[in-house]
Amino acid sequence: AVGMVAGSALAVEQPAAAAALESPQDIVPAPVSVEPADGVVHDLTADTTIYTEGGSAEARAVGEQLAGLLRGSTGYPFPVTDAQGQPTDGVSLLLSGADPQVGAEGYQLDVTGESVVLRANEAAGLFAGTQTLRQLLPAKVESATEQDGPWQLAGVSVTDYPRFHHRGAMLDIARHFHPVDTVKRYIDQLSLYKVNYLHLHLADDQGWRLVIDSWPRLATYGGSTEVGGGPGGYYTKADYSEIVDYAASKHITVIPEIDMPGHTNAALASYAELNCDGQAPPLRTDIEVGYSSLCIDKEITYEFVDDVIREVAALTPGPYIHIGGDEANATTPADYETFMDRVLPIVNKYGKKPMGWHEFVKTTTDTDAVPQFWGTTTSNQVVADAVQRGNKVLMSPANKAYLDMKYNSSTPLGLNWAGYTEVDDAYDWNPGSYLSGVPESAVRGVEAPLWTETIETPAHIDYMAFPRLPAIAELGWSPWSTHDWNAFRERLGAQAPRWEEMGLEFYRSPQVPWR
Ligand code: TNX
Repeated sequence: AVGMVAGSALAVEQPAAAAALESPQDIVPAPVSVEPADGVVHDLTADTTIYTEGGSAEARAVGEQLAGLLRGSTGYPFPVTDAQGQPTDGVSLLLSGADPQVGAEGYQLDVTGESVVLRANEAAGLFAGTQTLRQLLPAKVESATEQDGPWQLAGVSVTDYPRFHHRGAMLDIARHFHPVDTVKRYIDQLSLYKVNYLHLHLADDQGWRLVIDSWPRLATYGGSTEVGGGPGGYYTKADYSEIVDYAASKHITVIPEIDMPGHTNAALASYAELNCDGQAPPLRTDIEVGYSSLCIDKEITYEFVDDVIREVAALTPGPYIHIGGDEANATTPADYETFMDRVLPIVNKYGKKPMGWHEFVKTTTDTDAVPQFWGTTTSNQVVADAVQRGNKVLMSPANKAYLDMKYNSSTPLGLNWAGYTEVDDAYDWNPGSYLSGVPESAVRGVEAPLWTETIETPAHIDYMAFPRLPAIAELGWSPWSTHDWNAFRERLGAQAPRWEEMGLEFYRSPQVPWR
């Protein structure tokens, strides 16, 4: 199963196999360094073993996932077993011997004729490395059914680690409800591009999507419709934990968002006592924003928030709870300040750090609070002031990173308030120098939000997220030195056969040379 192809007699005998190899230059997001070993080919066969770091359950879990993917499409057994020392054949996932510079999330991958060796300092790095390995294999490896081989990879040495710690995606479950399986499907897609945070927008004017035991009508009534008047839906706590656990298995941390004090009509409709006038408004199924507010002067508001944050925190292994805070146009600035002064300590009380849409950060001196920039300008005083105090910013400029913006005027889905966003628009900005007063050292990372006013099905998600999600993921992962639109569009184009195997219904942008 070993081939030194170029320059040997084998090259003449096996030109077709060599031609079918995926180019290591096509990996998305672009790795820090890729050194092809010209002419070297590695074959995965019915005899290939996956060895994982001896005694590490986490490494074993990464190995089992890789085996699961490979077994389905190759039909080979791929046994997973503890590595004894340094294996000389097969595929090894090792937690020893990686260069310290690759950090907690990076990896080194060496594909030779004899073996595939992946080294990382932590399991997250091994997982990231297996995503690179997937892209080195033929696209048919993504098939759900058994395919014919050969299963060959080009020889290569990859050293890789992320530019930013936070590579995020957001899905709005509130405007249209998306069931657990749809979220898992999105998680599968995200993990291929090394996304490591999934932000779930769980409550908005049109729907409340998570059971809160102490306020049961939030889900049963507040979750009973959605934009357009459909039946809506909500997650039980078991459903929600299933998502959190599934994400964790892909080294993705879920960040739950409960948007407040605005974007709260579903809660206000569910409990009359939360309204200043004691009257519950009707449920809403339109896409207006900025009309609802929790009642800042009522004590019950803070009992409600305390209960909700307590229950959400208990379901959240990650460090962050997102408290929204955007478009509070029905709350006066003084009331907004009063509200955040009461609510942010509640987040801390339950052991979490607050994240929010950027405007909330003007109310706090907590440098652990994370403002998520969602503006359309390249300077923002509230965010720059927070950076002066020491806060780190999550970058989601709406005219670049919003996956719900239309690609162009004829895109059948999406909105256009932040403009049209073609693939080059999504790709061509530098998160580390985009906002004045926000140097790279103050950037925590990037997130691509997908609001779902017009997004109802998995196919809709596919169409808006692909190919822009990989563009944002690359901005989060790859060193700026690799940033090159012409190279990126080629690499994106090479993803198409993979997406077809996955059943992913992407937008065939005319900007990309699709294969
Ligand atoms: C603005 S971005 C909103 C959302 C909408 C979105 C649609 C932000 C923090 N708020 O309520 O869904 O635009 O693009």
